[in-house]
Amino acid sequence: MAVLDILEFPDPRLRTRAEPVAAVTDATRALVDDLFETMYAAPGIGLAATQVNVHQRVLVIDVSQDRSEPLVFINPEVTVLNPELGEYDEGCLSVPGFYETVQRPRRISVTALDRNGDAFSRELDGLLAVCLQHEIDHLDGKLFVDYISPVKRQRIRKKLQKEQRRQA
Ligand code: GNR
Ligand code: NI
Repeated sequence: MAVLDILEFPDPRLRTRAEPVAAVTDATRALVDDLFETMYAAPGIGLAATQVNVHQRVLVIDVSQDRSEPLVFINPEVTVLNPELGEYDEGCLSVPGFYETVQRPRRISVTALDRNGDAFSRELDGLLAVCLQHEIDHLDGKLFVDYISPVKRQRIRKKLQKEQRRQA
């Protein structure tokens, strides 16, 4: 297991569209374990493989208070159950320190593979629905800052680039 480095906006590698996992293998499970270790260390409530520069459709989530409900989604597919949108102040480990309000469908259903490669479906709402949609966006090369005004996005880009130069 390993804590991996998380790519930060505006790194162009975050714009990569991840490829479906052809077969869930021990290597996939090793990636899942590293994603959990990296997410819990950060700490965050979700992490997509894209954020650690692995471009496979794998993501992990744990929105529980006591960090005891790890969820794995491989090749996730979402269906919107109800077009009603909800608002949430979203943050992202790849956009550290910034929070902006994003609107997304409130109720979704997801079909995915688990860590054994078995298919499952479940209906989601609340923070779990927000987080899953945020993580699937990462797999599609999308970030929450894509939903805000270009002026705000540019301000965040400049501040993060300055911080990244300071750290380099
Ligand atoms: O830790 C995270 N918190 C969060 C808060 C509101 C909406 C989405 C998130 S996901 C984020 C971790 C992350 O960047 N996952 O990609
Ligand atoms: Ni994120």
